[in-house]
Amino acid sequence: MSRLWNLTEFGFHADRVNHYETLFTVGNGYLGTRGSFEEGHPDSIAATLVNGVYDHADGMLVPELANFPNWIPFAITVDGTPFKVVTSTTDLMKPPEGVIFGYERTLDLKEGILRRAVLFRAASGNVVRVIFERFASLSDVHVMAQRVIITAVDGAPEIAIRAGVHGNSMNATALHWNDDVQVISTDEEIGIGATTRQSGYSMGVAARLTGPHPATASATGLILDLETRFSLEQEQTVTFDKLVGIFSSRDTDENPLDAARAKALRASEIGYDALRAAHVAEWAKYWDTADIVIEGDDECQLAIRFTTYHVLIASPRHDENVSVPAKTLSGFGYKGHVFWDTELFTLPLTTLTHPSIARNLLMYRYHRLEGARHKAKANGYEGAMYPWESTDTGEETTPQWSDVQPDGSRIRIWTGDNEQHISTDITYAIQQYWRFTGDDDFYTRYGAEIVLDTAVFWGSRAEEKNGRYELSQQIGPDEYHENIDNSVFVNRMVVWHLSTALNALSWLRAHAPADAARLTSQLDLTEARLAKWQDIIQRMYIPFDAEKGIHVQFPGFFDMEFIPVPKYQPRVTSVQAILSHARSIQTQVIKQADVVMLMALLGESVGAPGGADVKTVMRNNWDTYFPRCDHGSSLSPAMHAWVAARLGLLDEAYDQFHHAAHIDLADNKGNVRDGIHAAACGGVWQAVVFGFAGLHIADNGALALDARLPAHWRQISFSVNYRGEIKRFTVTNPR
Ligand code: IFM
Repeated sequence: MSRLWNLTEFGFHADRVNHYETLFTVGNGYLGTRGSFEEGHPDSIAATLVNGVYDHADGMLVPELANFPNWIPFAITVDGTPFKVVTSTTDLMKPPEGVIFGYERTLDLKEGILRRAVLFRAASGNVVRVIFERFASLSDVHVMAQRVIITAVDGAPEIAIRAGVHGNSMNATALHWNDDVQVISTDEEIGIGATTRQSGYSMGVAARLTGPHPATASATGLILDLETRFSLEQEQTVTFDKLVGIFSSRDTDENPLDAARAKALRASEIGYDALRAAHVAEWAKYWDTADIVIEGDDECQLAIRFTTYHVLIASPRHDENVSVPAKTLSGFGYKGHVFWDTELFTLPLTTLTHPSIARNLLMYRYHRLEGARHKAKANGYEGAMYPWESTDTGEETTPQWSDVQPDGSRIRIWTGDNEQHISTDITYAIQQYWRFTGDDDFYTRYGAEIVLDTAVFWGSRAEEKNGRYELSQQIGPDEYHENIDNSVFVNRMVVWHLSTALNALSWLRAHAPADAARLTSQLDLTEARLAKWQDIIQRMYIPFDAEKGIHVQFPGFFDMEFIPVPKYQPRVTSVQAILSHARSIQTQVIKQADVVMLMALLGESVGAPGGADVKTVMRNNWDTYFPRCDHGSSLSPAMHAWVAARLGLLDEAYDQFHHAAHIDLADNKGNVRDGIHAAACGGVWQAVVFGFAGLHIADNGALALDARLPAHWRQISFSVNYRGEIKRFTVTNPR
């Protein structure tokens, strides 16, 4: 079964360099390093992103995660021939080319280790095998390790190596580091320290090389290397280990370069093998609760381990001031910004398997309440209104304009103004965390404050008109339809939110009266305010078509042009891209699960106004909205899989699940070079646990299942940490 833990690239794929760089990212919740080649590649987008180190460079609309110095360079020449995997050329001006005879690269998901083996013939005719291995330590997140093993397979070559830390890493369009760089370059160690240009974070990366031959340092600007030369006898093997320390001023009071140097020194004293053993042992703890075993579907088994791996390496273990960027720490997409993707897509996995990580993620929002209060005030509201895109400061960081389009125009981005449901999404995640962990300490000290202050926001935001409450100028999950009035997703979730807030306050009054009193006074929870929340709950407009027995995504939705989305096949892009932004706004094409998302989150408690049968309404909703959705967002298929499974539509559920699980592996959106789709990865886990297995907390407070598995799945197993106890579940398919 070991192959079901290994993602392997057999043979070099010149056309997928950036795709594989993203897939093969190693990380540990503190940082991510893309799977770039040690020897470099002309198309490479090499990056090491340390969570939380954002910078707003001149000329950029918004801040982004700054790319750290590249710690993986390891150049090799064999009898003067540079080791590299690019296709050979006959350009006489270039040094002699070698030939690759074999290439295999594997990400071991179980151990969090990336390995590459290459058989290489130099121009001299001598053949070497090179094995590269690297990991970002999970047992000490400030350590990264790289091993390179060179064997003379045929002949006795002369080898030269250069193991580097290169400080010239840029982001896509900006260099975020000041010129006041500190450089360490001795024969024992190399290191770089610098400070971001605008935000003023400093960082340090330092490396030491161990091996059978002493090295000497070389420095060309910010390109620092430790290099050595030696000859190999036939069949002789040499092993070099590069051990790297990394810090930023976010995580040490020392000079980060000094801290990184000390860490690299300590790592070289411990040694690669012991570091790797500790790292692997830590991964075993991760998988003990996070692994899902699917019997009867090897393809999806590997895929779900891959998606779970990527959620885990992006989730902070020791830091409550960072979150999970929408593209994880594996690429520059969305500039490392944090969206609702965390709370509703990736966070449930950690809530149910590694709750201390989920707590960190929720604390990230708690520590940014001031930013949310600031946004509410700036918009004329009370309470806390979280930003749609968030970074380190907690202020709104959604760009207002898109990049320049092919015709030279730019499109106004409204999500930062009007995609306001994020405040409720955060509240949903807090409630889910509290229910599954029973962490009253978190809830009373931190969580309830968010739940209540975001409720204060909605209380001031809801508009009393037409004899009811309405919410105008909203963007629901379906972002194709901007600035609409009365999104059923938003209105219904706000009702849920306000009810939850009232229950939270009652619970606090009964169980934590001091906290209830503190929050009542601090957030000005007057009886009049609470009465208004109750009134909104009762009189909020929930768009519903009683004749058709469906929730209406928003009034006017069905008056727009109908587009038969399933006919637009085969396609490798969204229907919006085919129709244009301007036209699709006027159609019924839906970007992603919207009413379907509402059904995922609330299940049958979504309700059916006017006494309609909720089961029938849910099925009608599915039949109505599923064919209108083009899944223009990667967030969509997993939510459809979840809901289809609950509705017993197992073929549709499996198709959607398979699609979601392979969004990154298959790169069927063509944008994986920009980073892993974190939400899709987390959504896949939820589709299995909440969708196919039907996990829920029963009325008696116990965990319960209501499983419906795809026909060819023989069995699934998974674990859940429920209120501090690990519960193991195995579901066998009765079919
Ligand atoms: O948060 C999502 C949004 O729902 C759809 N567009 C991409 C964002 C980031 O993943």
